[in-house]
Amino acid sequence: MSKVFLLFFTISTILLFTNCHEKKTEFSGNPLFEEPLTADPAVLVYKDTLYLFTGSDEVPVGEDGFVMKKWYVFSTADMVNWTNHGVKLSVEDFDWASKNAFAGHCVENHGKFWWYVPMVVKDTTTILHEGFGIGVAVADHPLGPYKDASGQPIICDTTANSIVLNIDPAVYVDDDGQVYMYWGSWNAARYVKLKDNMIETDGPVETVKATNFFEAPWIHKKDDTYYLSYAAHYPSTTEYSTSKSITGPWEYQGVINDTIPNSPTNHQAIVTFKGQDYIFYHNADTPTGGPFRRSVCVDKLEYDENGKIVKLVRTKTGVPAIE
Ligand code: FUB
Repeated sequence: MSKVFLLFFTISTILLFTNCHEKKTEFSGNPLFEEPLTADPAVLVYKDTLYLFTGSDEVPVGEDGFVMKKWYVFSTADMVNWTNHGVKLSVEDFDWASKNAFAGHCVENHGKFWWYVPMVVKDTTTILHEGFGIGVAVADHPLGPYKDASGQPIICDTTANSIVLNIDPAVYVDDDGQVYMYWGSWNAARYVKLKDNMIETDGPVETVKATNFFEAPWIHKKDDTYYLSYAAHYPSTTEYSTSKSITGPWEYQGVINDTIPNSPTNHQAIVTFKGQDYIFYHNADTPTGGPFRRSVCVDKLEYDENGKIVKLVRTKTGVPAIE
């Protein structure tokens, strides 16, 4: 056997062996779904599963404006294989609401699942500004069935110290069991304590001061630091502030996600699942996507050694499968 042939044989064998043992990594891809259109992600981890709650844009291609009537739930155990559980809540489930199923947030408390959602109210006598109320539906499982828990909005235009556009609730159950609901839009943010029953406010609506805040608050905690992330400016980036207390004061930290091409809105949800940190957001990247035809994406979220969030580099591949 010539030396050249021997060398060729050895290299081929090594390559074959390497290829046979190459681990093919699967990725979620971004956006996660081409259909239905999904916007305004909110996430919840329950047992071994991550649940994704979204709104859905229904405006026909070529037309403008939000047409949003219902919310979907999706789930995954590995971040790559997703199940669409379908529509689990809609405007029609609330007798007091007429339209605009904007961004909601579902949390677990007392063994039940509380899905806070903003919609325009029917009772025009209570409409002083944009007419949105924030209500809540409850279920025994993240997949429902959900039913209106309060029969009326918890917050609306007539609530003292509420704002012009009462949307984008973000609810946080603190370590001592106290529940807080943040919300806000058009540069104004608010929070209020909720009673243990999850359907009534407990005390006054407080003003939140967070640099560059526009809308879409989201609270999460890492170690002993609270992170308040939000859409900033308009068209919106995602930016954040931190505090050692759930009620602030909030210290501005910087930009997490740049503006989104073809979507002036930017709406994030941050979660740790099976030891990995993720940020969900929406873009307009489906073939028929646009400012009012958005789709949810996910990427890994990184922190530096000081707990600062590393600015996101958005990907088209999304995130790899986990066990
Ligand atoms: O989807 C309707 C509204 O647009 C949401 O409530 C805001 O956060 C923005 O994404």
